[in-house]
Amino acid sequence: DYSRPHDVYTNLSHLGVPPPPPRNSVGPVSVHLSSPLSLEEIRQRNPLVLPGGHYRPPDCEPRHHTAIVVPYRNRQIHLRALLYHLHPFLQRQQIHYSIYIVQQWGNSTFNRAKLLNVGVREALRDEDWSCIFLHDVDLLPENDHNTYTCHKQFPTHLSVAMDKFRYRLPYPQYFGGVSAVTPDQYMKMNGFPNQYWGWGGEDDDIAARVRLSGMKIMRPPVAIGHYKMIKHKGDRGNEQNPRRFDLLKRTRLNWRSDGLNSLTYELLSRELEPLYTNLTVDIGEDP
Ligand code: BGN
Repeated sequence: DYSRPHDVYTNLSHLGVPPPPPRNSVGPVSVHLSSPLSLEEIRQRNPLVLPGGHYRPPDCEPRHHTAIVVPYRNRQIHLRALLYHLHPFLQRQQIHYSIYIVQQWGNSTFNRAKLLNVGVREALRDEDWSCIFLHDVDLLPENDHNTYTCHKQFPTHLSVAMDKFRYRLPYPQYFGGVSAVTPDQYMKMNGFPNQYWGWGGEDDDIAARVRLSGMKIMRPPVAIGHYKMIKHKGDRGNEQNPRRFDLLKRTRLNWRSDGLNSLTYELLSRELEPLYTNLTVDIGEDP
């Protein structure tokens, strides 16, 4: 029920669900997918966004400091749609934020979770972020009462109702798409796995880490966690990972030794673009 988000939150307050949405938010928002504007046009529409995709609300002391980390390679159109949509969305929520695009250099198989580890580490070099969002480039939030902030105690999974899955969770443990952790929660679960090359399983591994490190997963109500996925074919360089089943069987054994504490990479460049911070990174390749 879109029309009564406050009631939804009130009823769930015993679960520690976030407080009522900020005053500038409007609830359901329409999402435009066809031919997004150019980066320059998007910049003109967001005059308060500083180089690096940084924003601080001008008229209040923000309570939330959120870094948005987006693993990326070769998805210009998706990136433009995301920036077009997300900047105004976050500004309505009166959050202090930056958007980090973590671009995997080279043509070796894509590694989403390792790029997320790099993004978290590099973002925390900039600022003392209170919350880190792990955000797929092709997902656009459809309701701005879905606040981009963290739960104090536990990691949050935000994309609970994606159009691709007919606005439901595909399975109860699903943790893919958009999720959020505080730096403490991230440390506690030893970050994310570095060993998942190619599509699939890394999000299930991350969900398992949450549980194995003694935490659980928080979620917004289904009516609010709506997302549109930009349709696309499978990426070249991100084929299904045949080893994901074996890797997942060993998460329990591996999570303490593979993750934040075993992360190695080479940062090739860090550029403050008008709408985002562009991190280009060599993360090596599938051994
Ligand atoms: C699951 C994938 C997830 C993916 C979702 C939704 C695996 C591991 C083998 C059990 N998990 O099946 O990574 O996000 O589908 O597409 O493939």
